[in-house]
Amino acid sequence: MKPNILQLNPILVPAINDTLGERYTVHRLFEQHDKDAFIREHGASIRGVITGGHTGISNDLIARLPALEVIAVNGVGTDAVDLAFARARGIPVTATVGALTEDVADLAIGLMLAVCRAICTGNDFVKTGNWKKNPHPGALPLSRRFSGKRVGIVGMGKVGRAIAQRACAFGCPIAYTDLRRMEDVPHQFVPDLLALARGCDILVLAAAADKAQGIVDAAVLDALGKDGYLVNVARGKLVVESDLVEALSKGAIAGAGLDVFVDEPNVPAALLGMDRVVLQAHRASATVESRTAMGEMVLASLSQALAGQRPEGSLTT
Ligand code: 8YV
Repeated sequence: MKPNILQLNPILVPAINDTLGERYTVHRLFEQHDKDAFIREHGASIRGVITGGHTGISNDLIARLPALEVIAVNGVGTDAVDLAFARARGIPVTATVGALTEDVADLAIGLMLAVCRAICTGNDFVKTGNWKKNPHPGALPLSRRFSGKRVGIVGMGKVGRAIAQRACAFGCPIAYTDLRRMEDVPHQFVPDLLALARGCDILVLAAAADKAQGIVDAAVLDALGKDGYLVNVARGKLVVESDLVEALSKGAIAGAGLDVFVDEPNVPAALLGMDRVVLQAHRASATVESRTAMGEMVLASLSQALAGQRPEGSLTT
């Protein structure tokens, strides 16, 4: 009999789903109407869980899966899994570390370019026919240059480093903050987030959100200033979203490029009509390349754990 796997959110690569289906009986909880009844019926037989970085898994659900041998996060963030809880139960939790770095960094650069150069505003202007109606070259205000802007990166892990590498190619001076100075990073370390925000033009969030909820608040946004931009490719909860909405509304910062939000897919209504904001639907890793590599890592974690081995890259065992 094939092992039973519980999947908490979809995988979008057909080849990965095919392999999952060949190896396991996959129960897609996200397709179940009555999730509670489903767990009551099947919970005892579940040996592996696949979840997303943002979705994670609750302690309550872990406790209802007594045969669980592995939680494979199809993502790099583990802030939605209680690692200590899993560790105490001896359950390996794996993440797809390294698989999505390049694409998340690419999107961060894309958002920086998009907000500085008002690319989406220009796109709408042409596509809605407004250029034809209003062909005067001053119909759209001048945008801002991205090259050479001072970039402040919050979180100098794999993604932060990849963003820095790309921004360097645009001639951007880089500073960063993290829990500690990284000896192998040539950029300026600024221990204090307020000071980092004060000294940069674009503040980019690339940090893990396990312990960093609400670090970007009104004070940080004020320090970033009226010509500053915020870009977030990490987690919405790093930001006090109401403070961000207020800062954007009153012009305390110049704009924002956001891929992530506190309560996805519920984006604060005020952001939807703002020209100075570029929004994405949590898409930083949503490329064929990243999602294929991530899916392969999920497959490897499941097969290693269910063969009785410690999965490579387990964060808890
Ligand atoms: C994914 C993410 O959207 O890696 C993460 O932590 O949030 C994203 O890359 C998500 O995990 C897809 O399942």
